[in-house]
Amino acid sequence: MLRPQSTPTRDLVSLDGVWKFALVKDSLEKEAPWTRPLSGCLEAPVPASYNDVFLSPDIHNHVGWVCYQRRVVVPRGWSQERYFVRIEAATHKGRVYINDTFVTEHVGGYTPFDAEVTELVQPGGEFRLTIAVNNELTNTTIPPGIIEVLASGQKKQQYFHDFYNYAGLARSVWLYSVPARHVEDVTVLTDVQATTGIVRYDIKTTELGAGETVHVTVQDEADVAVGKAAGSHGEIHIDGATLWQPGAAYLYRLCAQVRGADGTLLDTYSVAIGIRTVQVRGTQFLINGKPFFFTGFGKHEDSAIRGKGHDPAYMVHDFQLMDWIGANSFRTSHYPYAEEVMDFADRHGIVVIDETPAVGLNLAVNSGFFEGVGKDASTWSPEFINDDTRAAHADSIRELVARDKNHACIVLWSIANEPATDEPGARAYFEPLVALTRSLDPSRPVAYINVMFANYKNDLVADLFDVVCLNRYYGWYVHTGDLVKAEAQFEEELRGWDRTYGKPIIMTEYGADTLAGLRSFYDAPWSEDFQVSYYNMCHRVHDRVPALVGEQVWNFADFQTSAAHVFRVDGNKKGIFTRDRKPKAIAAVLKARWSQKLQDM
Ligand code: GCB
Repeated sequence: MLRPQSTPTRDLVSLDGVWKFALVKDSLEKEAPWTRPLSGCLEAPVPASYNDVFLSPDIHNHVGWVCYQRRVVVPRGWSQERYFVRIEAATHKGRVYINDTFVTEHVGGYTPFDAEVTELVQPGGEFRLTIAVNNELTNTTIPPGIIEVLASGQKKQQYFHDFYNYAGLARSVWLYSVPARHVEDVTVLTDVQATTGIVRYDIKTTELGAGETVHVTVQDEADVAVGKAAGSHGEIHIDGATLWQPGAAYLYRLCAQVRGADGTLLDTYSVAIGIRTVQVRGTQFLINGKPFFFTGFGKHEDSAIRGKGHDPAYMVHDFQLMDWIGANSFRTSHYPYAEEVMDFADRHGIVVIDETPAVGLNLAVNSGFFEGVGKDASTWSPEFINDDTRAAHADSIRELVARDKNHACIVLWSIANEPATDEPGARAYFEPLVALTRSLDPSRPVAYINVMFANYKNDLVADLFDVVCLNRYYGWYVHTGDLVKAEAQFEEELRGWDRTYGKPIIMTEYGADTLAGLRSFYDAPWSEDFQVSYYNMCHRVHDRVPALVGEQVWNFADFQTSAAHVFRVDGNKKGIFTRDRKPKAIAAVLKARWSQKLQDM
């Protein structure tokens, strides 16, 4: 899962650009589009979701497979190397073909995978690379969905999450090489004792030959070596270490090398590491032993035309906006984000709650909001979220931790958003997943994000987790517009969670849809004025509950949703910024509040 890197022993070739593109209208196997140059004249940008790039409703609403294709040349100098195509994301399922040969399939739309090319194409050779991508969601995928086949034979996708089901190759694609003997994985855990930073590392390599060894060095930001060790696992102590702090990032570089018996360099790979600790104690969330208060956002990867396509300009601008407003954190709601985003957060000291794509495991939300599907069914049942779904969910946790474990910015894993944790079956479903997450990463706390139906009286799983993360919409979905009732009930609930569980509470969502430019003397819902009053009400409550250690508003920016609902007009409008990142009136209010919070911390 190591991200491809250009180093003295590894090469990296970008395959981003404009690829040939086609919908697969029949079955993928029957059409076998990988066996020839794609017909038709469509071309699609990579990285980008394909849905909003074209004007055709057939493409926008397509359910099933699409194909991306381009020609690729293997560099001549790679005769001693192994080489792979890395797909950073194929949403939600990808198949890779090198010329006529099927190489690999990957399920899960937001984590990377590789297709090995070495045996199939010689160095200097050219090949036809076809990536088939499928966007279908069923009851055994994460996230889940239901596919209806209409009388016309057309498929219609329903899903239980409130963001558009963007699909395609939304992140970069690479061709990269590694030497035959190479570093396969690096795992780093850090600790702090007094002023000494402790770096525990574990380097996995391919099988090494006689006399071949692993060496590790740690360099500081001035490129000065501050620690060295030999062997595939061990501990490096850094006296007077500079800690990675929220708002004050400091990154060391851990470089893992494989050397031959005569000392020649066989492979070298490095990761950025931040030395810091994370701990939950009582109702406090501690980073480096100091109480931390989360300010910031639930976000989305979402922008016009690109959909979920990673765009470095949007990324940098979003972090600028977060800095401007005093946000020290965000949650990767509701799926792992591009690795560039995690790297950026590492470098800039932004704290991240990292989430799996397990969103929409809840038929009650569905029956309320999404056309009533599943009204009388129960979520945790053989017909809906079953053992196969749980196996897919476990895979999504494994892949998330494998990809992101070394990021200092990540302080909490969120393994699901708003599952039906008030329904029988929830505990049996979640117990093994929590145990799995802890076994994969014993160093970070684990959370799930709680939905309003599962309150402190009837939730069945909250004690399994370290932190209480709540999504609440008092004053919006509940007691719409009545902020007096909302305030009382919101406070009662927060105090109930505190009394019952004695854990830190983070508000991971609260918000109100707001149409930019709509003003009201009467605080009418949907107006910018109401959004301000709504947040002021919530913040009065937050300030009265000491166990509350974080407020991440919903959402950073307006974002696209499925169009098939009467309560969404061109998307979800709960953004603090519009979809093109212009501030609503609330932005100045949050800036004042959070800037003060950061000063007080
Ligand atoms: C939620 C969901 C989020 C929705 C939000 C809303 O609870 O977690 O995905 O977008 O509510 O605005 O309804």
